[in-house]
Amino acid sequence: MAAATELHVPEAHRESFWTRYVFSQDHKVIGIQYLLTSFVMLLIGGALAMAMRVNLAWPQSGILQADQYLAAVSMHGTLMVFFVLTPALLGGFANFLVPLKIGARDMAFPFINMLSYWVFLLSALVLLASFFAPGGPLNSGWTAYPPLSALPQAAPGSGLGQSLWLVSIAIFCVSSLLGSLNYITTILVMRTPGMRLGRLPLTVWGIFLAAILALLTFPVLMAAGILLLFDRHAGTSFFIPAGLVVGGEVIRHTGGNPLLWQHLFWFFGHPEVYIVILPPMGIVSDVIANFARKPIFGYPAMVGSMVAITVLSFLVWGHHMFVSGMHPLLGTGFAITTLLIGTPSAVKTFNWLVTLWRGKLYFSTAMLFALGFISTFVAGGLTGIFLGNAAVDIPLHDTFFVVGHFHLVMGVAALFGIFAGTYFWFPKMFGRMMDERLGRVHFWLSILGVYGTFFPMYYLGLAGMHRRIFNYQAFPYLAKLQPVQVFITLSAFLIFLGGLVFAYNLFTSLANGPRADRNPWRATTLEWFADSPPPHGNWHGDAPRVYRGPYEYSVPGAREDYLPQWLSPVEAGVEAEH
Ligand code: HEM
Ligand SMILES: [Cu+2]
Repeated sequence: MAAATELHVPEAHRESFWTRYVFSQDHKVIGIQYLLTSFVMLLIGGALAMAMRVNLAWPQSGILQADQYLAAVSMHGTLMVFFVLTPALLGGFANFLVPLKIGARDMAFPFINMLSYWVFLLSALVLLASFFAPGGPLNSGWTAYPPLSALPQAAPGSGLGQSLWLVSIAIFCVSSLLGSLNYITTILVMRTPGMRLGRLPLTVWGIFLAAILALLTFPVLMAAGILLLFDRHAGTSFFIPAGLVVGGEVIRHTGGNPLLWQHLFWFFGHPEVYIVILPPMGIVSDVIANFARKPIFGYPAMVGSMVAITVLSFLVWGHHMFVSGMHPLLGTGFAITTLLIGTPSAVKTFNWLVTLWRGKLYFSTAMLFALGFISTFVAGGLTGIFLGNAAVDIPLHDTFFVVGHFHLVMGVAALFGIFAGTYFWFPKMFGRMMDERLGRVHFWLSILGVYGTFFPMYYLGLAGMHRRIFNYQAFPYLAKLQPVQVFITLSAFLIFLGGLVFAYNLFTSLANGPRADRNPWRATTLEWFADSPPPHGNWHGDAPRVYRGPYEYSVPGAREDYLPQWLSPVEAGVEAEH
């Protein structure tokens, strides 16, 4: 710890524009680079979603051809999961917040940290390049199941577009590993004196556990991706079975099994959904405690349930494969572990609600998005319990029911966590406040939009609407559902409109938002002890020490209604905590 402190004495070395804002090794700059890149990708992913929605509501409009529709589905999913949610959280917030919240001057490995961002950017550029490949981007969905993804002749996007996708994902995995190693090491060894594990803010716990999941599962995806590249370009047959006929010709491959890909992909894929939900679970806890002016209810249970989610995450991947012909006993096993993982999620929800109970609630934009997180997490999570039962899942698999489930529980909830975090920490990041009035407009457009968009999808799914379908009009029983599709598309425009309000707010506040002081939300954790924005090295003079837990709000007898972690018992005029 001492070595790291000496290395990063504040203002110890002069920096040029390039080393300061572009090739910076400062965790705060890297965090902001990740976050802003994610927002750009969000805009691209969102535009693709709108094109798909127009096609579904008004298929006659001819806005997309069949292969373009499949490319849009695939790129939308890939962009949102890999290039928005993951890097915003386990890149943006993790970088910006971890050192500040644990009392470190930077990450354990600042150079590797910088490298992780540039490798990430490279993977994003490789992916975007596939828009210009002959045949366009991949057509096989964000899950890239073979044989569609394995045989270049299978679909227009199965050529160069698919290869670029695989290369991009492999590079992304490298970047993710560099980042995760950094977060885990930093949290384990760089904590300031007094910052015991039991005093870590829940945001740091969420990031820590998500980084462990990422460290252990991204390599599996990377290996799978490389094997698939071999199948495509080196004549191997890991995933391609014998005797396939494509375009009237028997292909030359023998002996592979497409199910192997599904196992490898979901061994990563299920933990991935928790990689993007654990950090928001922490963010939302921090925001709710602050704006309810109450300690988070049941801190040990909150940490325990996050640990339980992390462990169980490795044991449930088969619930994505109930229809693959697995043995019913195995299906039952996966159903049991899947239903088990609902329990810690319920514990967390209960504790958030009890934290709100009789709090002095203040509905800032960050708080509204945190409450929106809880609402959509529950509205999406409950249907996971339906899907977790193999017998119920079989008719629902690959319908819009699943699309509704994962958008609410993962897509929207995680995005709301990101928005809550952005409104909450923007003053710390940029030294200016965001506009709260525009923030509320953003929130209300979003919450109405997401419920209007994703709730009716449950109905569509139950009515048999297949997901990833280009022209459902070909089936009379689905064609009847067009009015529902129109309603959904109109609602989706509300979300998009909200996003534009957010972008406008972001840019205008950056330029001329009112100046933020050090601790505008009267919060308790160490980042609020630093200047807004914090200088290189985070704190002038000594780094703060920690004297108590992270949620000391409404403390009886305290001079103000809260006791920050950095205030010594003498300064605070209270008894030391043991
Ligand atoms: C109570 C907890 C949950 C249960 C029991 C559950 C169960 C399931 C099941 C069984 C499926 C597969 C459905 C099918 O493909 O037929 C599924 C899909 C999915 N779930 Fe959940 N889930 C839960 C929570 C979550 C959470 C918290 C997230 C993300 C943060 C999430 C994200 C997803 C995603 C992304 C998919 C679909 C992936 C795809 O096919 O493209 N789920 N869930
Ligand atoms: Cu899953």
